[in-house]
Amino acid sequence: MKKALITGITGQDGGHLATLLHEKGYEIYAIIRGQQNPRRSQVEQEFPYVHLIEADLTDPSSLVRAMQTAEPDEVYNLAAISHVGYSFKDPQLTADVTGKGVLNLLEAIRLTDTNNKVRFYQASTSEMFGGLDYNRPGAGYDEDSLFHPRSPYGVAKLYAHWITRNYRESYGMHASCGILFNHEGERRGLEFVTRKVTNAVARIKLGTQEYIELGNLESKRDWGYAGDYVEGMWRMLQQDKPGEYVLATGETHTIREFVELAFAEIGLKLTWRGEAEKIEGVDQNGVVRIKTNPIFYRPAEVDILLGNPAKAEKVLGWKRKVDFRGLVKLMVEHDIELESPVKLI
Ligand code: NAP
Ligand code: F7E
Repeated sequence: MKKALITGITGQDGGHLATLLHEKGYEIYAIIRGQQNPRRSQVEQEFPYVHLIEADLTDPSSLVRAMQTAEPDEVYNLAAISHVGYSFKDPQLTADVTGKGVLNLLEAIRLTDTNNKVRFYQASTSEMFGGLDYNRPGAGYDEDSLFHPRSPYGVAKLYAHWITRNYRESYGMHASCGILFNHEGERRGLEFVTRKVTNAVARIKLGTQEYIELGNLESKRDWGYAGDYVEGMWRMLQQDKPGEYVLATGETHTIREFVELAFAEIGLKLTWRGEAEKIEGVDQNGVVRIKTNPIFYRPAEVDILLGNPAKAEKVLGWKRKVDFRGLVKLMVEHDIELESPVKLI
């Protein structure tokens, strides 16, 4: 039986990965931080087979102890301050956790794994590319595209990306980076735009909310389903050689398109009026459903993300299963079920 150590078990990807590794027969350990992590009991209920270890990416000795307890074959580093907007508000914490935290974990592995047998996965991100005029994605960003991060989060992730590669080159570690484009689903945090929208759409259907306040509706994202993406992470660590892999759908859509599709799921068709930071989305009954609020705009934006997953498809045999429409539908349906006072039988 293989053993895996996961960081970020309380987050979106941690939940999907724990489910996948359990199905594959792994013994699973995961670190959890904080004296009273509010999500601990939910994790204990949902994943009773996961052994929880108290540790924090900013506490190197706790990571050494986690490694000594778990003695894993594979380590998946999913923990991070992961919200781009929040990273502008707390850039130093973001650097400590999302950037230097990865160095702490790599060191803990190097110091405890004397036979150099551990395989390591680092959660790199499309936010490293930036989407600027001189660096447009063309047919899609791939593993060789230029980096130009546009947020404290993106900059911290780029450090993490390169320190992971450096540990591979310096110490021969089996360390891989998945450069993942946005992936969403029923486990997505409510602070991210897709889940914020689908949850609000569910509440609008049920009559407990009237409208949604959003920021920039024009940025474009390459959105896939998180359940498909954790399969790609696992496949990276099953390769003989470590490397970098883009996981993406190869399609890009505006936030506005996501919003329109989500409302269509509950039978509302939006039309738009106004421009720039004063746009409103109005349904066919004349009710305003979308308003914009400057607090949701970022100091610097990534206008467009589009990924080219050709290498992952060829080498890993990976392909996303859920398409854009399917993703919106599954999220809206899940949130209607979640928000319903009486569960439908
Ligand atoms: P998420 O839902 O925000 O989860 C982040 C996790 O990090 C949580 O479990 C959180 O635990 C943990 N964490 C935060 N600070 C920590 C610390 N100091 N020590 C230990 N754990 C800490 O993120 P996600 O969407 O699952 O994404 C997983 C990883 O992939 C992240 O690294 C993210 O940056 C990266 N990524 C995500 C996407 C995407 O579209 N989802 C795309 C590319 C890359 P607490 O409960 O303790 O807060
Ligand atoms: O924003 C715009 C916002 O926060 C997407 C993380 O998982 O993927 C994620 O980062 C877009 C941006 O995700 C709101 O300005 C408009 O253009 O859902 P998001 P993200 O920034 O793309 C990458 C790949 C990661 O690695 C990250 O960890 O939507 N937007 N209105 C809004 N965004 C939010 N959050 N809230 C709004 O009200």
